[in-house]
Amino acid sequence: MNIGIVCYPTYGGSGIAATELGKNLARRGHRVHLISYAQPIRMFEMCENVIFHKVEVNAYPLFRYPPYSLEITATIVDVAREEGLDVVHAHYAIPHGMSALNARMILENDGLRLPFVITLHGTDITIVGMEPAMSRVTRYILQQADAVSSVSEYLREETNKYFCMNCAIDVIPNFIDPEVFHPQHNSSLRQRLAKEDEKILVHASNFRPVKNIPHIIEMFANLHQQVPARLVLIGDGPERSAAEHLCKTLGIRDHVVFPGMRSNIVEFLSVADLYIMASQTESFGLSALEAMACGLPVVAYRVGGVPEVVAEGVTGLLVSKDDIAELGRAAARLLQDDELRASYSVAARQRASKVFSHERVVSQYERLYRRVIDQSSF
Ligand code: GMT
Repeated sequence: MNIGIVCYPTYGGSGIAATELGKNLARRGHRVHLISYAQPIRMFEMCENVIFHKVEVNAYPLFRYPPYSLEITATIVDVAREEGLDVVHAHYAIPHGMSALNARMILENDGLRLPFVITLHGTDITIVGMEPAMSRVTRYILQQADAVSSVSEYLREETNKYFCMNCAIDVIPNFIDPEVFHPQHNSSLRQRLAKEDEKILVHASNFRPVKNIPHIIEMFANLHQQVPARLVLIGDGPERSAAEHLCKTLGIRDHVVFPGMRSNIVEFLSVADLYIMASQTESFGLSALEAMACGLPVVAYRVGGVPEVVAEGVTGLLVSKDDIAELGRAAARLLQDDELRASYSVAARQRASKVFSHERVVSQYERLYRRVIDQSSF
């Protein structure tokens, strides 16, 4: 198939999931056209059969706000005509779903048919899409799409509850390639991050408010008094400076490492003892899955789709949202019990590679594309 994928390029689960999907589809012999305003972060190496198309944003002085969603539409239309796209896959409903819908209408006007699929990733439904002004637009996009998928059962239920009532949504989870995400111990990295007797807690995110980074830091400020440990906060984003400031205020700045954005995320995960997440909501939690694949038990709030990823009491411990003290107790329990942690680690790796392997999940997308292509050819 000749597949267009529209996604955000920045650090964030939806862009990562879209790019990894593109690379995997290309390995299966499909031709993939990645459409975004910048090269997606997981596209650092050249991939055969993956072609990047940059959306040029017009800075004409009349525009206070550049018409970005129309520029995406224009790029989809161009790529579809020049490359003969069979299907376009929009990741994140707003504005990508609308851009794909507009592209379908423009091409239809020229007698061409381009079906589109939307994958819902989370806040496109739970935050942005629910804003009163946006909810009608979101509902319309979902109704018009040739197919809609969501990354968890939880997100499907939320979407049906607020938008579609009876629109069919396929649940297709995030995935990992176990050949890429597996423990790769790097002893010099471990030595640089922590002393020998210290445990390492790791978290990776785009530092948006929804990630509740202050909860992680407050929890750690108590925890490190009982368990010698370091906290490694990977990534970057709007809340990073505030997070560093909070560490100083709590007197733990020397115990918290901020390595910024990293391409060797697998090495960072592999030298850690525990993955920690305190998101306010999380439709899936791709970073937790990547950590599990590297053999890390997860401690997190029991929110959204997280219980579909982390098997409670088997691959991690989940606690009630906003219960920072309980989050700390769960982390301490795992860090102080080497045997328990080792059994969770094995189970985490097994679950990630069996239930969420690329082999399994990418086939689900292929079937979805074939279905909409077949339907649209009648
Ligand atoms: O919906 C978002 O917040 C955006 C998106 C992103 O680009 O970071 O994150 C979501 O998509 C990921 C990939 O499907 C999921 O694993 C994340 O759980 C989800 N984030 C939230 O729901 C907060």
